Amino acid sequence: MPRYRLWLLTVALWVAGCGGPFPQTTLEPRSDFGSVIDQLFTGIFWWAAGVFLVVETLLVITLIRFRHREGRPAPKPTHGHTLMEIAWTLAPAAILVFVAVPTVRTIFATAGEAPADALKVDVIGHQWWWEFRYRELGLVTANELHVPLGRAVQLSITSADVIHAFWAPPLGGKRDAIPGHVNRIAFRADRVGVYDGQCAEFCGASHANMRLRVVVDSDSGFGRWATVQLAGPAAPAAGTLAERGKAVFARSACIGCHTIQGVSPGVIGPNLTHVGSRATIASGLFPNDSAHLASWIADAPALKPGSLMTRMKPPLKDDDIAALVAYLASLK
Ligand code: HEC
Ligand SMILES: [Cu+2]
Repeated sequence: MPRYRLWLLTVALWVAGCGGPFPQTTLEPRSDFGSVIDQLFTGIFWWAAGVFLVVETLLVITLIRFRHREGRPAPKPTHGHTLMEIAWTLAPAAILVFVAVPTVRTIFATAGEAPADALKVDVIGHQWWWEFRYRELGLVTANELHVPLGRAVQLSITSADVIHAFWAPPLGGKRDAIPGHVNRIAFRADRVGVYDGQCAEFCGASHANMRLRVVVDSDSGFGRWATVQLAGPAAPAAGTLAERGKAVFARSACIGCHTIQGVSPGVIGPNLTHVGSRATIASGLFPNDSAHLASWIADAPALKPGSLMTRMKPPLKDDDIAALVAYLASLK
């Protein structure tokens, strides 16, 4: 390949990285926690840019001035120049102080306790999904974390199995989810929206598929959501496909792993009491529609490698799956 084409290819690939959207960017912070980290990053970036500029300028000047030229004597090297040595020790030390002070300040600010009126949520990482427990509200959900706009939220993060890390980039830094240990973050979201997140610590086969979504609701929107979640599950009308689905659910292995309030007590998989109200299933991997629900119930590990929702044995019949889908979709 001629060299210019290689260059063209390189530049094209490089520029392709500029195409949006960027659902997991940290550069557009949407909370106070995200903003302080972003400011710290910007400050350090400019210090690094300044150092780069000075070093590269000196390097280029040196290359041009002292390059080999026919008939010119070799330049004289400098040895043991005290002033220069003091200068290039002090200058980086001073720059490091300017970097260290705001860094340490940010670490303390973001590790601090949340105010007393913060909404407290327990976050539990599982292979490969997220459980969210709102202790004060008595509410349990999975994979889609709802928080109210502008109110302090404190997440207490832990794990049920291996080490995971909770990370919703627009809302702030990542925190490890460690079994037997609780790590905290506190933030105040400052814009309504849906923000994508991701497990950020390798945790096995479907680590890359262990996503999450944070839904920042308006204050009244959050209240409405919580009211719906606190209500018992919808009871399917008599004679409907959903009612048949409820019966299939109650006599299948599902009940051993899933909670549906008043129907089953399982705790291995996500709470399904209001699964129909979620926009996605399988920790943000698929839209929550009939087609995806049906293929998920038929064979979850085929959609999500290693999924601990094993294939049902014996396999469910197609009309049972259709009934289950109708039932789960009705659980708004
Ligand atoms: C062996 C335990 C187990 C059994 C049995 C089981 N599940 Fe699951 N289920 C899980 C686990 C674990 C997950 C989370 C998987 C993931 O996202 O990686 C899950 C996820 C789901 C989800 C997605 C929920 C969400 O919010 O993402 C649905 C829906 C579901 N199961 C329905 C069913 C139905 C219906 C049955 C019975 C036919 C069933 N499950 C049987 C363990 C089980
Ligand atoms: Cu992971």
